[in-house]
Amino acid sequence: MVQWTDEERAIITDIFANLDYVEVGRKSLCRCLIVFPWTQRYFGAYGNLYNAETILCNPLIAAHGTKILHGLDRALKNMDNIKEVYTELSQLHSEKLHVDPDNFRLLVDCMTVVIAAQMGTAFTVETQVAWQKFVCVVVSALGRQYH
Ligand code: HNI
Repeated sequence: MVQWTDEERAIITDIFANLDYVEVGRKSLCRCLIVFPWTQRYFGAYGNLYNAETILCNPLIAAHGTKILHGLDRALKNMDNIKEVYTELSQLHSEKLHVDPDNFRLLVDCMTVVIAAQMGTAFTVETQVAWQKFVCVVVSALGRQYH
């Protein structure tokens, strides 16, 4: 099981407490779809993803970005139990959605860029150390039901 120090817990909790889920969710998913265009293939039912501009103002993508952040929120609320909490979500992405698990890393990297840009100098080295550990555990848990 992953061990968390009180400081790491405090940093992660603090990041989420100041997070605008709608804005960060939208920007992160948009970045992922624009920077890594092959990730668009899973969103065929989301209408116009023709170029960066249309992706950035696609309301379905924006709504899904928020949903993903709320999905991350579950890891925050269950930091000692992330693997178990994500069993179903991992199964869904693997067996039903057939999302290549490499894409989890790409999306969280985009999220890191968005959060760092918003936090500015408050995104210190210590903050990043704790954040990277958190997203690493999330990515690993989401990839666990792949065979
Ligand atoms: Ni993901 C559905 C959480 C990464 C493609 N995804 C969900 C749902 C949550 C979620 C929550 C809604 C589940 C439900 O309806 O029961 N996804 C997350 C999280 C991450 C992630 C926490 C990583 C941090 N998903 C990705 C990535 C892709 C992805 C990287 C593709 C590139 N997800 C999807 C698709 C759906 C989805 C596609 C279904 C969307 C829909 O409209 O039904």
